[in-house]
Amino acid sequence: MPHVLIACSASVAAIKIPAIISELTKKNIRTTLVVSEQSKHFIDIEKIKKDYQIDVFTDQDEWNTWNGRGDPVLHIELSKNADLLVLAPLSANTMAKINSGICDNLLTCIVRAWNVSKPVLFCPAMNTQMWNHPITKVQVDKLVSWGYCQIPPIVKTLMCGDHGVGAMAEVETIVTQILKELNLSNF
Ligand code: PCO
Repeated sequence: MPHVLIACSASVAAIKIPAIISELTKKNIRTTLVVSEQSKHFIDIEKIKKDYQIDVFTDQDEWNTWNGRGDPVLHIELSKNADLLVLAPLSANTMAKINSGICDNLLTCIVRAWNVSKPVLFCPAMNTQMWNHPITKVQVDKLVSWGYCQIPPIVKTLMCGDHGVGAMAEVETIVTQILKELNLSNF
């Protein structure tokens, strides 16, 4: 069974995470979720665990699972065990950190340890002004140069009321791309 690791950072688009997991579960795809501390503001991880019976990991788990030599290192185990990494939503802040190799939480340590010969999808989500800043293209291009595949943001009325590019791609688009990466058809 293919194993998808979803890494959720703190954009309001994190509210779409249950819908993505629901679709993948329906298709019998094993899914594991990793959340950044700030993204916990937007999602109810206990409900996700209960509703979909999946593992959800937070920064605290990194420290809880390691007590001494011989214990597994969570970010290494997670990056080894999954077939596909999906950065959804990818916030402006986490995209910037990944660009420079910063690994200061479970999510960015997984990205840093991920073997780039395995696929990575990333779904940026941010305010239109942030999206339009010239640094965004530089950072997106760098991720693409490593072989990561962008699922670009779309035009919507955003949470702050602004209208423009920056909303995370539709759940259906993301799920279709995941299936494609795993060589599964969308039926
Ligand atoms: C917040 N930023 C955003 C960008 C992400 N927004 C979105 C959509 C959602 C509703 O359809 C929230 C998923 O707007 O992806 O709103 C501050 S301006």
